[in-house]
Amino acid sequence: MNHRRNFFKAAGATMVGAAAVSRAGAALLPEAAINTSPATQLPPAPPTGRPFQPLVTLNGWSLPWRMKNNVKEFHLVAEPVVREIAPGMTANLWGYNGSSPGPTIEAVEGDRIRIFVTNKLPEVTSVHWHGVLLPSGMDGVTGLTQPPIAVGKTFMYEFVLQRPGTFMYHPHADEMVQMAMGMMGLFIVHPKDPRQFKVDRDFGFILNAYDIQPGSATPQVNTMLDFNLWTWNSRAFPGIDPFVARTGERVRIRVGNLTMTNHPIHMHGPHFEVTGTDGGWVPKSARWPEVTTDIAVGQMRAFEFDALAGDWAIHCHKSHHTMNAMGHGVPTMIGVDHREVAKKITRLIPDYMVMGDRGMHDMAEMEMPLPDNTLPMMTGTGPFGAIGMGGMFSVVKVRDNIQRGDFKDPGPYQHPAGTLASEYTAEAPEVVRAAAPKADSHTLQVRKPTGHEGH
Ligand SMILES: [Cu+2]
Repeated sequence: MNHRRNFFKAAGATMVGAAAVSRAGAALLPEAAINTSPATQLPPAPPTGRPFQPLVTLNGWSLPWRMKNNVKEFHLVAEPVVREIAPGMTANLWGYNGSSPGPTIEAVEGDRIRIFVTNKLPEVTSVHWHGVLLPSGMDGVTGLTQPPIAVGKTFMYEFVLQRPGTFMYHPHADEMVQMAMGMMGLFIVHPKDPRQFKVDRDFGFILNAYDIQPGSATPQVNTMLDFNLWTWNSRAFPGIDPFVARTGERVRIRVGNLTMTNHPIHMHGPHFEVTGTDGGWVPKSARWPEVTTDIAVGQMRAFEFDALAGDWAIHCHKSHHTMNAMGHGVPTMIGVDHREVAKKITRLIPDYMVMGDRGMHDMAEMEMPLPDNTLPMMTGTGPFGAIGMGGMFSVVKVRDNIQRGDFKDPGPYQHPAGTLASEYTAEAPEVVRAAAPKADSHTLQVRKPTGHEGH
């Protein structure tokens, strides 16, 4: 796929004239780019202003800007959107400029930026620039630092970016509803010196979650804990694009969490170091190796690794978060032999299926009838069969021959000879189990502290 062409097609084909947004401010407002595609769209190199290495927003895009008297001007439109969560399911969400999450805002330390926010939602909103150092009056908290942005109105936010880092934006008005509906986006401030914190590939996404009942398309907005769709940038596996890199490249992944619970993000293969937090960049001397980093609610983490060839799973380690909607509320059937009962039920309901009595992997391979607009609980196919995952799961795909700037899926990894697990087919010896120890062979020795020795 040609990302650059798609980007211009997406951004150009549906440019909304400023007049359509606000007749009064038509001459002043920058055009609002609209994009409804869930494909990862590589942003073009910065056309104006200071140079930086653009972020690759997973299944997302970056917001174009214009320069006006040395101010970088952006235009966000808060509006209802339709988002494909994965092939086979779309959701009625709220977002910005045609998508949920909204486009990534990218600018450079020291930039003066002006962000116009037009409200096309059916209720008031505001935008909080999560983690960005700015004057209190630009912080976007409805009632506290500004009146709400009324339906149909446009607000202006203007500030100078004081430090580089990984930030987010989201509403600070009717937050429970507006965030449950998908209103959020990444806000990346690149360093003034592009050689600082330089990596070969820089990816970013937001952890989000929805409660969309099977057969429906609109999230339940009052859910606190019982979400059934665990998503990265409002996409569930197998709808999440892979992280593609070349062997030996330095790769950064930035993650923000706007769900209602923590997510231990685990990557197979190369060890990584957490290099950035909400508070900025971690000094080299303070970093330590990890394979899992927990991201609490409202937090952002950036981690980096040296890419090793292979197909490496990357996922949330809460196993329920790698399942889609149908996996929740399923009774445990393991060890239950219901063949006799099933025979009787089949006489009444010919399509009745026995499920889950030997675990649930069968469900990954089974073609089950599902309600409309509903994803299977576990799905996705790899070169060796069903992957049996959903939700917050993707693959880091590293190959020796990937070109710089190429992010397209290279297909399955070709494992070098002798490096692939395989079935043991020779004769197996009888398993000899050790005899159980005699009951009196364990004499419990209790030592009581004597005098001061025990303290
Ligand atoms: Cu999780």
